[in-house]
Amino acid sequence: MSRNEKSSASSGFAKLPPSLRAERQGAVAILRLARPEKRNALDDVTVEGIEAFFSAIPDGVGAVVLAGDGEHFSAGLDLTELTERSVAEGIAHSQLWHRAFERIEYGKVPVVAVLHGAVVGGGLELAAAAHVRVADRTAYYALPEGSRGIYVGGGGSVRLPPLIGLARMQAMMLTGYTLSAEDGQAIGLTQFLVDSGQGLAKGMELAQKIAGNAPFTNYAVMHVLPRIAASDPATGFATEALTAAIAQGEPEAKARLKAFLEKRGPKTVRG
Ligand code: 1HE
Repeated sequence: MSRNEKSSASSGFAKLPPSLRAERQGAVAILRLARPEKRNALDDVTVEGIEAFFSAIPDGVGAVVLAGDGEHFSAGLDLTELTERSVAEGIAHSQLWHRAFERIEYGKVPVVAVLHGAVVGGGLELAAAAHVRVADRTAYYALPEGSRGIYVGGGGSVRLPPLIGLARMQAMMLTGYTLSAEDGQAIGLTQFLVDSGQGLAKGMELAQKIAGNAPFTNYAVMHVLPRIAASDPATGFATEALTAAIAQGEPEAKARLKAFLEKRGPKTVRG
């Protein structure tokens, strides 16, 4: 058993390959892409490790921070693994990515992605599966699939158009156009932009706040809200009413509302 496997097992995380490293800080788990010598390129073993990690989040973890070691978040698909695949193997490969990233988007707890350096191809698809994205000023975004003669396969066709716009995604794939960290923030791809090297601290601060939310609210934001957003308005209103009613009936909500009314709860302040 490697040192990495031992530390994963002792902290309750799934067994991880050497290209991934998990640690826990209180109610927050941090999963790092740990293959900086290959710019955190995502090979099959790493994607399987991501699936395993997000399928077995230990009890008591209320949020995950996803970050990358080295100068770049991720260079995307490991291009060395692409050369000899048949069409059937290509489909199975894409489905592996779909499964793994589905475990992020519709998993147990919210995920904060901390982005820096290259966030390209499959790296951008991975980031798109998170719920909150923080970038530092070194981050840049690209979809070099076009220039490599391939196509996105990690759910980018589904997740990226609502996030960055269909036309922008088409331009990025067709022309190799790169988005800067500032561009990404301006269009809402990221929700927080911080100075170089400050991303992890900001991501941890946000994850701790998320982990302190009422669990039902986090569940509803992760699992119900995207379904409402994708449904017709009548279904959306009915589902929202049910979700709101369940949330306010939870003891946790009653305690938080009581605390506010007794002047003990936090006020909403300007950001
Ligand atoms: C890699 C990969 C990779 C680096 N697969 N090995 N992704 C891309 O088209 C992006 C390809 N990578 C790059 O454009 C650059 O590497 C970076 C801009 C990310 C970083 O540049 P740099 O100068 O820091 O590093 P480097 O010297 O280019 O690479 C360092 C090593 O990482 C080198 O290996 P070495 O053995 O020669 O040291 C590179 O070969 C290796 N490396 N990127 C394999 N991607 C589900 S479908 C998703 C489809 C896609 O993701 S397509 C986009 C693929």
